[in-house]
Amino acid sequence: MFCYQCQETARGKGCEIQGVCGKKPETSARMDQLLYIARGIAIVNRQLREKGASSKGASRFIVDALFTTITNANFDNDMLDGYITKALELKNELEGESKKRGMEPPFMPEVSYHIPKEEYGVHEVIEHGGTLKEEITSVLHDKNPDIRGLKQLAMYGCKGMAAYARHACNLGYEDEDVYVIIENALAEISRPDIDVDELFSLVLNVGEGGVKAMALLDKANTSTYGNPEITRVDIGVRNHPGILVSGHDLKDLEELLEQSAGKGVDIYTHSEMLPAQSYPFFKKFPHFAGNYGNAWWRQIDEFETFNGMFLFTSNCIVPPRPKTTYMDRVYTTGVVGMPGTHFILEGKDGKKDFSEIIERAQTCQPPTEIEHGEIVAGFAHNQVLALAPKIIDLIKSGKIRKFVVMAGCDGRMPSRKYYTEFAERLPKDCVILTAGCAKYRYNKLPLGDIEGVPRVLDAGQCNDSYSLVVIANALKDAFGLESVNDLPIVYNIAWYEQKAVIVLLALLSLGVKNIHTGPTLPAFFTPEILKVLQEKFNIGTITTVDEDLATLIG
Ligand code: FSO
Ligand code: SF4
Repeated sequence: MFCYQCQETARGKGCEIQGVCGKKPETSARMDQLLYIARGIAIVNRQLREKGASSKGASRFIVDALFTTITNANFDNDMLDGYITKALELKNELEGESKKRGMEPPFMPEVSYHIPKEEYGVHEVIEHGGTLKEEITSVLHDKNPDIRGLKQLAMYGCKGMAAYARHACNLGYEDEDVYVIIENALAEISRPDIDVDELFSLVLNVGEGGVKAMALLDKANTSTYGNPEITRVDIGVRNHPGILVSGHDLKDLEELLEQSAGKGVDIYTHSEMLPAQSYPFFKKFPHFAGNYGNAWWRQIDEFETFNGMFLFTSNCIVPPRPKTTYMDRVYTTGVVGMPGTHFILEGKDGKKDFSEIIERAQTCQPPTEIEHGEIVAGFAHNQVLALAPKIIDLIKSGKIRKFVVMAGCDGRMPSRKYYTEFAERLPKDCVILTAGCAKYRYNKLPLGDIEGVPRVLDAGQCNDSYSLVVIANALKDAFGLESVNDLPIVYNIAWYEQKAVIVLLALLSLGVKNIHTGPTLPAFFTPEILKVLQEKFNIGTITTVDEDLATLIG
């Protein structure tokens, strides 16, 4: 296997024996194969689109195939085999459709159309791992590291975009442009003759798709559930049994809240579900309790004390340790899979039946309290813009010197304590704008406020980084500036998985410069790729807290 898509990749180079995340080679091979076939589907669907005959079903399938291969989403080989079987059927169907219209599927030597179906058999690839088949589907198939890195950068951006598109689609919102950009990127990276310059433009186009996908999801979330508002979130526990909801899908949360009302069970948020606490719609449920625990990677300890049931609506799910006791109480849905847990399928009517998890929750003990107190959330664009006159005054009077965007992900590496220290030592006239699970490194610190404006403004999930863009644009207009780069905003972004990649590409496509990303640079950034990114965007990585405070804040 070879995978270098996340920040925790082995030795900062690539996972080759087994994933640091727990991904096994058999799983990795299936994911490579699924993505390979998904590229084939994208190629034919792109061609069909030219004739106005693209398949929406294919676009949605590609989105799921990308999403399920994101870090910490799917560890279930049987489920991946199901995706692969479906992918082959779909590819054959589209090919038939294309031939019916008198079109020859484009010649793409890397994604051959003429290999008989049996040759793609899942088990063959697995059993003959390392033979030609795996070589074709592997990331390492591209021998030139710069080309490989840029192709994968586009691929990872598409994975992040796909995650956001899927959540929006679950709420009935789709944007054909997002599908066009994803499918075009997958088709283009399958071209053996694509060069570095073309790939850089492609990567920025993926970033533009990211802006569209985040805007779409923002619209889907706020139109359905209202605009997030300032909310004090309880981090303690109540005295009923609970279901802890993790991941990013608000539709799943809605259905679970509705079905569990009046059943003597409380619903808690976990990790990236915390921002749901600030939507007016969810607040109306009396059994919607607070937020339990911290960022994704601490689940393995924190779930032991929750005592109840768990629902994963998207990544990040972590494989169990030998002494883990809660696995049988975990339910997954959507693109999430983990052996030893239970899967909730969407019904034909588009609804999910959560009765089993609710009934089992009723027999559980209430959660054990691990923390006590409150955190303040709900600073998405609408809420921040409501405070804009005040914020602008504070900037003009010098009481707010700088905003520091510290969005992104948290992770296991001890070096991430940098972010806690950075937040703690930030001068008192600086405000943190955050989104994503990166915030758990500092959202419980007593950082205070500036004349009533909290020093940590939490916009929400990682996709709500879109809010930060809206806020930056509004400030730019208010100050009559030409570019967002002229604002007193600096970027110190933490990344872990591929959604952070699309957030980064989205910012680059909007022309944001001087972004620091850490705790380490992606392994797929070769020195050559980094050189270009530095020249064009002045991207950097973190050093020490002292040094970065000096460079970023001055
Ligand atoms: Fe975190 Fe995981 Fe939102 Fe990611 S929970 S790491 S960027 O999935 O998606 O921030
Ligand atoms: Fe390794 Fe990350 Fe890939 Fe998992 S997702 S195999 S940790 S690079």
